[in-house]
Amino acid sequence: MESEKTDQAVLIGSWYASYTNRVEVALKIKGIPYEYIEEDTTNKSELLLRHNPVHKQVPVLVHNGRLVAESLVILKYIDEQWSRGPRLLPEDPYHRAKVRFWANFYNEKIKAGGYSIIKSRGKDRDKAIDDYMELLKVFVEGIQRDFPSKSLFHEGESLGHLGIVVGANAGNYEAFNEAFGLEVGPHNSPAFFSWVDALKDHPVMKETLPPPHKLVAKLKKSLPVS
Ligand SMILES: N[C@@H](CCC(=O)N[C@@H](CS)C(=O)NCC(=O)O)C(=O)O
Repeated sequence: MESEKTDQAVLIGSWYASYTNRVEVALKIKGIPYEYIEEDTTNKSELLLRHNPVHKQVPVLVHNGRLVAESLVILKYIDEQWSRGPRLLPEDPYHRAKVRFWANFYNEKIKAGGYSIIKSRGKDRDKAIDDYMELLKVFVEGIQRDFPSKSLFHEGESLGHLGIVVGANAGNYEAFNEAFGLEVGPHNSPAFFSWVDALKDHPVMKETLPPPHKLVAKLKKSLPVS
């Protein structure tokens, strides 16, 4: 590990991408200073193509000249590299596995389910919404089963890995509703959306999530962003 003086972290990201917001929240929670380079994913820069030649996507973390891509990989890297700040993942390997399991479920299934809703119309949209609610039910039940007594989104006092992954995306649900004429919210899954409302009120999340009006305009103009 490098000393703080020589440590340099640069994040290449896009303000509207929840994948980027995840990494920003993690860096802020850990108290790691970083430089931010904004990337327009509709007109990719040579810098991005050079720094993420495999996926050509944001976010990319450049740490002392070394490249780390893929948001969940980056979150884990941040937690392991800067062990001095609050932990994002539990110490205990079993609890760590459980947190990562549900973060992956959110990342792979629930995010994709949300994307199916915004891409579809009419009856297909109704079906996509039903499927999404079913996924939320599985998520809520799984969380309640696996973390019966603990605040699942937190490690100690601060926001943890799962809270970051869920909050950075679901924290924008009102903007998604407005942009796509949806009414998805607490009436569908009170438990899930009460978690989300608490997450989006966390000061670091609040400071990092895109301003809703700006996100609505972006979503209307250039679907899809993720
Ligand atoms: N699996 C990647 C997904 C990243 C991702 O989808 N980034 C979007 C943000 S809008 C992007 O760069 N899209 C541009 C593209 O896919 O061409 C991660 O977790 O970092």
